[in-house]
Amino acid sequence: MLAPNQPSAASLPRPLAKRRLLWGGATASSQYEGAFSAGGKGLDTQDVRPYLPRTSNATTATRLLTRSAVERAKSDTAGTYPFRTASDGYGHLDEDIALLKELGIDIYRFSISWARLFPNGDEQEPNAEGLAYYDRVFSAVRNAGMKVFLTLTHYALPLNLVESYGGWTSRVLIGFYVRFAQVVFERWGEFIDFYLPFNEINAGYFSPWNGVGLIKPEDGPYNQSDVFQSLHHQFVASARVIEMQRRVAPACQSGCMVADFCYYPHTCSPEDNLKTIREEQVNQWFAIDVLARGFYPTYMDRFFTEHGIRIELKSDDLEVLARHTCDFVSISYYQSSVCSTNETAEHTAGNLVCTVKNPYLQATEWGWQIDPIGLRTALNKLYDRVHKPIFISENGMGARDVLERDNGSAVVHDPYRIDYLTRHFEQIDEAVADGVDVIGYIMWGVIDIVSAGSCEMEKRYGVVYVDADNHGNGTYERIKKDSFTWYRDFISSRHGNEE
Ligand code: BGP
Repeated sequence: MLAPNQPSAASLPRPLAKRRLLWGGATASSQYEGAFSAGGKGLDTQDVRPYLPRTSNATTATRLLTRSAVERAKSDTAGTYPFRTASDGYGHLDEDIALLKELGIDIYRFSISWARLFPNGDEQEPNAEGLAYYDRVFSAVRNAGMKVFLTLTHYALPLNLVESYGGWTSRVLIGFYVRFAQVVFERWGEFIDFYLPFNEINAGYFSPWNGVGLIKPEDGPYNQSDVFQSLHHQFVASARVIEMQRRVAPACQSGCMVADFCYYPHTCSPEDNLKTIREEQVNQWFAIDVLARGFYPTYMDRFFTEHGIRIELKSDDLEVLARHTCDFVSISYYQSSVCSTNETAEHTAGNLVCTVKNPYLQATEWGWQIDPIGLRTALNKLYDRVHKPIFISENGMGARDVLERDNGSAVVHDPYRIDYLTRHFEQIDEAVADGVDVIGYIMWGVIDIVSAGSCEMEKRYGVVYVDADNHGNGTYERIKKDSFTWYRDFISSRHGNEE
């Protein structure tokens, strides 16, 4: 019996039709393919990053390269440059796609190596051998029955574009980039379901070598105007690519992506709270506001003024950004972060940024704080802000897995990863129940790959182990971890429930 003012069921809003979530796995060309000089590929920004034994200085030194470090790398034959061999995905293509098919994922995220298609980045015509390689990749994925989530560029930039043009500080890169993207959509557009013009576009701010191809001054920090000018060029390039793709391959869904940091204030002091909002705006929402909502947010004016940052805009840039916003938004999510005005608060590492330690959370061996509920929070906040469908394009646990022998067979027991994934998947379901429109989930580094942050092989995310070490020694044999069976069964139970 309804109370007098209670609405009848017929007058309640209808619940949103729920999507069938897509479950996937990801690699990125530079971290996975190796074969850095095969088939006419040019050198790119990742090929010159050395492996340096882990200390915080080493991590920074291999992420923020100076001109002398680049010069050294080009002629160094003794050092270890992990991206040159990576997981040898180039040599294991058929085997790896067969493994992904057995895993049962709906969608495979991978990226195209710009320098494999355009070795110097500025050629008029693509490299035929590069085209032939990606012909094989796209048809293998299609034949395995998987959808494609393509990252046009995932950090790796042809080195020539850095050395001859100054990376993304130069506006000419927009034209080179659209030419590269047009080749991709004209040739493979029919295979592409979802795509990102750039991986984690906000990385340009924190990791300018990887993100926007900027050489670090030998002594001292980056010029922030260069960083934000480069980001502006990437924003315009994203919008131009979307404009072109809608003509050339209209069925593809375009996205934008940021690394989501899920900030919490350290205390409930107004100062901590305000700092949290500011960091969230500049570090995370800025790129989303430009690319998904189509405008430069006003909160950046003060940030630019206070930091002496000047950006040159062409007269139609703002209109281009406003007209060609993306269809969906996406995030990488590895950890939540804490903001504090207390400069002496204890810090820990995280994806791209360091953060204050959260006493309520445990962390991985690399210090990244594990927070499944933070994923639900992040999804809710993002959806509230943009009201566009969301793809979780990266998540997973980097851990030091141990290869063991069990009755002569190679095995990897990784219960910690199964626990991590289980708890994150529960929170995705909660976010969907909250009303967030989630398209799908993509596990990062589904087959073990080289770490983008620290160039290590021993920081593994996959459900498939690759037998190689930090120095590139090993058989490169593929071994299914316990989490492989677990993820396969999870996906198949989801398909069963939803059919
Ligand atoms: C993101 C990148 C990935 C990736 C991941 C994990 O920032 O998009 O390329 O590698 O983080 O980071 P790491 O490899 O440093 O553990």
